[in-house]
Amino acid sequence: MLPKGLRRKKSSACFLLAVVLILGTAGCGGKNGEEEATPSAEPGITAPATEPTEPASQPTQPEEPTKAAEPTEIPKEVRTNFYVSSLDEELPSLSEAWKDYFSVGVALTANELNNEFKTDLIVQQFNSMTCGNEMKPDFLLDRAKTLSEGTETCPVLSFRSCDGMLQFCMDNGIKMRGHTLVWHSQTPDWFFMEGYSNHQDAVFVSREVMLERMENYIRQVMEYVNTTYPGVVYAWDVVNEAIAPGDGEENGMRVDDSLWYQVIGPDFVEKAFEYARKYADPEQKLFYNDFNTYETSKRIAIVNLVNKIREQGNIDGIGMQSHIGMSSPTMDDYETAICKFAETGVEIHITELDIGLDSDSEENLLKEGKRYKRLFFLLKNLMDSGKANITNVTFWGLTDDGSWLNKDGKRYPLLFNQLLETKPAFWGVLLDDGIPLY
Ligand code: 9MR
Repeated sequence: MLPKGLRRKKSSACFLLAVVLILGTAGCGGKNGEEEATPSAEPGITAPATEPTEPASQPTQPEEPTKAAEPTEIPKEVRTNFYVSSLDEELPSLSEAWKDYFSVGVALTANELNNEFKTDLIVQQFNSMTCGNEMKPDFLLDRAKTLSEGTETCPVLSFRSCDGMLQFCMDNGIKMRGHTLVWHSQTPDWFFMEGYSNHQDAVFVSREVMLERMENYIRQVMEYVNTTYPGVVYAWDVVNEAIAPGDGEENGMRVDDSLWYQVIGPDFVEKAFEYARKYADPEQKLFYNDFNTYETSKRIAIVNLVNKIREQGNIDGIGMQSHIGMSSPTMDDYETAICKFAETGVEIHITELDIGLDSDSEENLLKEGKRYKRLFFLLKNLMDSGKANITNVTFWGLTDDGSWLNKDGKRYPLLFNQLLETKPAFWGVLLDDGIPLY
């Protein structure tokens, strides 16, 4: 049931926030002009332990009996209540609500930390952060300095891109997922070439040289981060997206667009984890991270890879990116993947969660809220039943307008809109009674 009337203690700040955010955003949707009345979910997760197997009659809204009878026809006064300003001091906190289950994270870009309204919201809602891009090899590798000060086996790095984000985490008691050390994408081709050449006729270095470059890269990232910001990074995505069964390789490894595979060979993943373990702080967890992990062939290849690295003692977790749609994957397939991954004995992180929509119609936004709610029910049930050890869930972005998914049109995949108001998705993640499961 939707408690009424959250107080608006910061009305002047609300006005300022709206002015700041609306400027330059004409045509961004009509929610902000809607009702003042607000919902709330009680902080803390009070949902039932099992996910209903058939359309539920809940949530029961005694004062609005038509809601249960026609779950897709949500009365306007309920529907508009989902949009609560992030400035509302009584807004429940996601990380607080889920604190007995997993940390709750958000991927950000460095410039988002220049917006005080956003940083307030981030600190209120999240206890984990991921750099959306700023800690990737193409941001850290400094070619000019590598050419002047590096050696053939040791590149020079610069951490200007992520320093501010790490400092923000340290200042605010937020932990960071280090994303990502070894990835075929966002790693410049010159890193694989003799003399770090970027000429068209450049040739690959030998496997031995590339292994040394890999080790020196991982060592320098870990040493810098762990020395300058001790205790901030708690998990590293050591290798990202190395599996692509479509490439035809016997173990399902990505071949066609992976220079790591082409220069080092199939054991580059094992070597990356070996080096990562060597230089990581003992309490830091090492993850293999990938997308579409619920696809059967990919899931099987990941399990085989992880089992091998686990035998070597060098992996602690699997990251399921989870850029999902409204109907795919099914919750059953998603659950199967988590369970299969959990059977390897490692932790699970949901590392890049978002749900793309075709439009931001009220109906779609509510459906999105329901899907988020079903997903979090599933995660809760898997934890409650001891079937999986899910230790973090991270959303791939703070506000809809900043999502990477918007490159081909707006997709509205996250929990907050452009005005920093909560969406039904936010309340779904809180398992709020105002969001029907079906
Ligand atoms: O969010 C990132 C986006 O800003 C970049 O343009 C993109 C380029 O590779 O990478 C995005 O993040 C990716 C993440 O690092 C790995 N999984 C897929 C994510 C979305 O593409």
